[in-house]
Amino acid sequence: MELRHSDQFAVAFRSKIGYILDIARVWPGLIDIHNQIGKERIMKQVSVLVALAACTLGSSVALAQNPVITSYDIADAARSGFGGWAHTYGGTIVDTGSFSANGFSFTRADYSGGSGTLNDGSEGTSAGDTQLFANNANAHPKITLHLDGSYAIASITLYSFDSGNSIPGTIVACDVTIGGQTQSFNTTEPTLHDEFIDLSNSPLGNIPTNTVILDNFVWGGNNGLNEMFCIGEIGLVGGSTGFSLNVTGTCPGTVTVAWRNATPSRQLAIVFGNNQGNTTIPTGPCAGTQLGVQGSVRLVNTIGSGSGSGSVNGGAGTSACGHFLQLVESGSCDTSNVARIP
Ligand SMILES: [Ca+2]
Repeated sequence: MELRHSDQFAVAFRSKIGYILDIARVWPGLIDIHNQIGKERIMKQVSVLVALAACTLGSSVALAQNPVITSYDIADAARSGFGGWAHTYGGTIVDTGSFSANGFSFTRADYSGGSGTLNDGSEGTSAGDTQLFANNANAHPKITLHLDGSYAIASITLYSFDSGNSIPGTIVACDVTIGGQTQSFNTTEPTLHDEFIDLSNSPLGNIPTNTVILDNFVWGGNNGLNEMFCIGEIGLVGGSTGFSLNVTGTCPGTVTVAWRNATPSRQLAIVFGNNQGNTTIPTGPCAGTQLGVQGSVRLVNTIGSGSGSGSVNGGAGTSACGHFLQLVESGSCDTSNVARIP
């Protein structure tokens, strides 16, 4: 056994008899492996599979995908023609009054149930295919995006065309609402006139959703047209709400096993494998599911998931270096990604 337990592991493991009994009940197969490691350093693959068959393992690794905006609604849109700009919208349009912004008149309207310029796949090339919004006391644009499924949202990009017009690229902040939670984000502009909103380090980025709401747009241009902004296309990048594992540190030496998005107050099994690959559970409650490791698959230890995120340190011996760990959650049987030991 080259992947040793740290004192921290050992203390946690010995802390409660009930805890150990629970682990033995939840993870009988892995505990068998665990106990055998002290007696024999090399597990035979077949006995590993037999042992795994008795335990409650499963597999559920969320992969990042990019959401598709299937339709969108806009409250307080300015009808096409405002300022001489043009956009399309294929849904229901209800006019709600006539106003002006920076001296340009517009018809305010609520759009619902359709698609158009903001999701037609083109960033736009001019004022002729880009939506101009009025944004003042008479119009508070609110855009609701409907997605083709449930996603975590890693980022949002508000694209506009790149010509010399001064209106594209003047949105410096806006509010994003996901799952009933609202947060204001400052934008960055990594590509010309395209406003990038990074949700990856925000709590909003961990909420699966099929709806994203944008409003409270803040103007930050230098053209004096502080009551308008434009968007030619909206792009979303999907993130992951999945149960994730990150292994850092030095090997041989101390490695840190960190997890995110586990179910709180569950037991997590740290499973070792020589290689990435598939180890199929042949029988038991999770029969047919796969671990992402293979070769000398064994239980390293069990730990509490805490609030759902956390980390522990462990000692890694030379022969563990470059091999792999995966976490398995009790109850849900969810598995994390497979992480390489440094
Ligand atoms: Ca477009």
